[in-house]
Amino acid sequence: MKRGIFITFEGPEGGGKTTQAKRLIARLIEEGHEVIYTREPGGTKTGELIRDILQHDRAGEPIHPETEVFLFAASRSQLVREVIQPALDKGVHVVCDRFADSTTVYQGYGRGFDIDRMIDINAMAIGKAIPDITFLLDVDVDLGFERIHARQKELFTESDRIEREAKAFHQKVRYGYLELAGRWPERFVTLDASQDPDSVTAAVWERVVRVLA
Ligand code: T5A
Repeated sequence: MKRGIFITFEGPEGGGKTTQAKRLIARLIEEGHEVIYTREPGGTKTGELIRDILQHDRAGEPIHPETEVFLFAASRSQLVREVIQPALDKGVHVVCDRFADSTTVYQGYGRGFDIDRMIDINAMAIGKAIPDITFLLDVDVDLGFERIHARQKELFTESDRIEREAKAFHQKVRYGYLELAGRWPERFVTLDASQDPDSVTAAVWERVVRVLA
């Protein structure tokens, strides 16, 4: 059986990953494809519990940067084995909102851990589940946060633990993603996420159609 296509969305805060991932899912279903949406951290019972610890300081104590690396990796390892790899093996396409590159970038470039070490930890967590395409929704840090803050105002929500990091941290994240896209140009598709959502959706679909063909 032909393996499903594995598509990930990555990028700094407020690039529109969730918006675009959900639009892509809707279009794939409309075109008759079998596809699932999942997200990181989370996507399994274990992963959603880990997400709660990571996003909302649920344990009530500071999370050490090393612990953070392994919690993201643990959530991912569970998601791959429970959801992603079985779906791909059955020929189902998978769209994942953030994946291993988020650890390389946020914990590597952002927190300052060795990049190749992050890639090694990811390798153990993901096994054979290497994305076929990764859309990097690149956006200026200020614009991304304008969007996040507008949404928070609308929904009466607050910034999570990582969103509260300093602007310099988020700038390192943006830079890190661009570096990774240069390192793996055959997998990464970098899109200008400051465009209107429909233009980004059209660019995503154009690329996905080529991979499906
Ligand atoms: N993290 C995650 C790590 O540090 N290491 C890891 O290994 C992993 C997996 C996850 C956090 O964890 C960190 C990274 C993150 O800080 P999350 O809650 O899952 O956090 O949030 P994010 O993945 O960052 O997603 P966000 O919801 O914050 O942003 P998105 O998904 O990029 O944006 P989206 O689609 O929700 O849109 C945000 C707002 O902008 C509008 C939308 O309508 C929405 O209101 N919007 C646009 N507006 C104008 N033009 C466009 N093109 C727009 N696109 C969307």
